[in-house]
Amino acid sequence: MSPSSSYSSSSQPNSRYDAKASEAKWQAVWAERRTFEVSEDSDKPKYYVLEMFPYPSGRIHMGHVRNYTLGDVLARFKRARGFNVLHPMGWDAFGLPAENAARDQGIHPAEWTYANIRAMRQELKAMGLSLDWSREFATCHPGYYAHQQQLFLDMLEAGLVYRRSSWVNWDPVDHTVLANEQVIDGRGWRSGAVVEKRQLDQWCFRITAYSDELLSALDDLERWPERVRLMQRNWIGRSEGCTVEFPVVGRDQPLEVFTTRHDTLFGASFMALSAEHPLAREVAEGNPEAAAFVAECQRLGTSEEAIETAEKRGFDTGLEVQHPLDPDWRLPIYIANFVLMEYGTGAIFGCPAHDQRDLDFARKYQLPVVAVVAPGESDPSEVEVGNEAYTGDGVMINSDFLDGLSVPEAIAAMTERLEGLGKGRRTVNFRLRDWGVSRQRYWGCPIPVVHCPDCGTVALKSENLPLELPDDVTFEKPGNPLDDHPWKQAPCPDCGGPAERETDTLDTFVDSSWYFARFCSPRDEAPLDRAAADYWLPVDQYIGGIEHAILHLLYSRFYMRGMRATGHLGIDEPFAGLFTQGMVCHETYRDAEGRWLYPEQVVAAGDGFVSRENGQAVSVGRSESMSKSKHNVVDPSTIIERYGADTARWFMLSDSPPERDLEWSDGGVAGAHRFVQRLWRLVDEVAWLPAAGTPAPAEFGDAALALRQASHRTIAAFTADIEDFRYNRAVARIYELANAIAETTGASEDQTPAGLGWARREAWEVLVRLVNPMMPHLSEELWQQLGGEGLLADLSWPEAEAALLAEDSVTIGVQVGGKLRGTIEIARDSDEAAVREAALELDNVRRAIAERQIRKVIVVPNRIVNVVVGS
Ligand code: ANZ
Ligand code: ZN
Repeated sequence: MSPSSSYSSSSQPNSRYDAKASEAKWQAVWAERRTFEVSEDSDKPKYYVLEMFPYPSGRIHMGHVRNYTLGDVLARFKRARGFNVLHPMGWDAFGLPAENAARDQGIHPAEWTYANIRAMRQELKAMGLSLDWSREFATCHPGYYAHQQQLFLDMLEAGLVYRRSSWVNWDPVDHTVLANEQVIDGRGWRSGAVVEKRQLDQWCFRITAYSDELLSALDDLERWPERVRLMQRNWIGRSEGCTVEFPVVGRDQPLEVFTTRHDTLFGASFMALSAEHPLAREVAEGNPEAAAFVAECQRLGTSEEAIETAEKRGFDTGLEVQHPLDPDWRLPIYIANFVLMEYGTGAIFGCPAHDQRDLDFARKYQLPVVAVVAPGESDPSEVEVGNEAYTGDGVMINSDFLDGLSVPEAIAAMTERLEGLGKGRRTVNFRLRDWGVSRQRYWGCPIPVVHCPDCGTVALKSENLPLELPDDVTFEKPGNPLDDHPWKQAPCPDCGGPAERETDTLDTFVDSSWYFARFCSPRDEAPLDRAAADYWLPVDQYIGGIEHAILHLLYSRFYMRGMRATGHLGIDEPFAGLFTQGMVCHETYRDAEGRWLYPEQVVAAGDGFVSRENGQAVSVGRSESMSKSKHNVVDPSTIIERYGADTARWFMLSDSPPERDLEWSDGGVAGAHRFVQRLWRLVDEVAWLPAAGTPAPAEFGDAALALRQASHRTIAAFTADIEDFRYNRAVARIYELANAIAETTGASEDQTPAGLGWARREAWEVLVRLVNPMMPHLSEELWQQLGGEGLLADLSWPEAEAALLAEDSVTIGVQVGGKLRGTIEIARDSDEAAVREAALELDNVRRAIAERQIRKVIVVPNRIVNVVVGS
């Protein structure tokens, strides 16, 4: 059954393109023919394209449209280029909003989530994405999380998961733990409540087991943006330093500190402990004032940002240490709010002259400030410390055996001295912390363990997975409904006695750390079908927002290593290529009362805008990333409904490079739609073109040749642009080709017998095939109108003919005084000045002219240059 004969055209020539009818029709054809379903059973090379999967919030937004359009162009392109392309879609379906909806609207999180998925699936389908929908899954489905539980147990057994008691940021309103990044100015990012610090038993992934590897492997991720690699490097934060022991006066246990600047030890003036340091806690136990200070520090939150911005404050414990190189030198021990328990040893020595925080602290508590590094050219005897610490290199002063050395030399010498004395050792520290995954939430993947009074923490048996969430829960009380649900009571898998289930669920970042692997074999009985995973992974091109540059990508990179260690797959790096797209932005509007207005609530009036409702002036704010909170959003469905998906896609691709922010504009969308209609008018011309498949004529005249060259150069340039994500440039080339075709309109076949009609058909076919990845519906429709064979979606990519690509050049003879002295190769029809310059640069020509004067240079275009010289 040939599709060209069996699918009727949506519109007749001379009518407007009916995007709605055409798009629905082609989507049905692709679905019916399972055009985009793939298997490993193929002779073609594989290519895995993936866009970050969506959270089912209820509706797609413009960021989704951009993200999935970018991925779809690539997927369709690679498919046409002969790859076996995997392009799947699923749902990152666990998470807090579903529970909030349950609380606020009385709807079950599962019901809310699945209803949203249904709505968004329809919206995505309306975009005409070349997705293999047979692989779709939602992470909240037991068919997915059963395997996640298995992976958890495997990683537990491999020592990559453990339980530890740790200090956490507690959101007292949402009743949950927050990651440091979720604490903004000491408040919960979602609830806005002042965050408390609590000590909780938490499940952790041992991501730090791979700190070095996660860092060094970044060097090989050549198809990742350098910016993202840098962000990951900083996040992992490797630093080489020294752990130094300071004897505490009157105690056996020395105080250990981690430092990268032990060259400054002779400038030390105090010690500082984190409020959570064991010594600080001990002091606090016997001293109410210290206890009050510790409590205050805990309210600050643990984010580095909070600590950096807070005023540096301390509490003098009254304890002292001895300087490691001089037993008579005593330094006071403070508890300080700027020392993190999670980094190094949770204690530091302060050297005010060369560290700004230490300096601020020392000035506040009147502690000594001694410079030990003299900046480059300064006279050591005149070094003075003002309000700025000097952190650069220089010459050591006031530092005993280090005097005269540079900073790196002094670091080396000090390391050696401390090691010799048994008071220090070289240490590599990472900023990276193990990943705490316990969340006190219902709507997440249950952690498959029980706590038994006799056996301790016991893992469930694999055959008893999935451990499903109970359905009958209520959200009237704050907190985790699993905590007071009968589900919590369970027999111990080891002794059979009564035990309690773990009621924490997994951080949703766990769900998204391996979903791309599950797409390889989404219905398999095991977490992964090894053969399928080996075939498809890694993802060849991952596309998403920069907001996931750190955590999601790092966790996924860790997860691949964990899954390799537990025998599930054989790769380390999940994403061979990464592309981070820009945001979709829109102006913001406010009425006289300062309320945000939606774009559809305002109308242009004069130079500005007024409210559609009451005609009052509207103030226009700067363009920002579309966000519900500022109402500067345009609903994709409205646009697709009105203009069709192809117009939305074309606009998304045309204006800006994909990595940059895109400014949404109604004018831009209307322009994209005009182009859609313009292409559609091609159908009026088809009758004048030679039939599809007509053999090429023997000869082409100038106009035909020029058009053929334009077509083939467009193929080459467009292809290169797509390969490099220069989609906006690719779009511009399509406009150029459309113009080139338009310029030949009116020249009929019998007036120009030398193949112009044939060249016009070729040009149209090229254009329609090239725009297919971008406007898949319109192009299928036009292909059919042109009488093309089969579906464009199944057709291979057009090849440029090399002969037509060659830049058109001419060889021009250069005479001096009428005698041929050389030749130049130059582009045909180059301007006179360029020809003249090239001619006069020839060595032979210069020699022939020698000292004589040039009277005149005669240029006969594309033929000859004659230099007339005086005698
Ligand atoms: C003494 C010193 C003198 C330091 C000086 C700096 C400058 P990176 O490079 O990030 O590893 N530090 C160590 N542990 C800390 C903690 N738990 N909380 C807050 N600060 C801590 O930084 C290492 C430096 O950070 C260490 O070197 C230590 O201060 C501080 F002129 O030691 B330094
Ligand atoms: Zn037991």
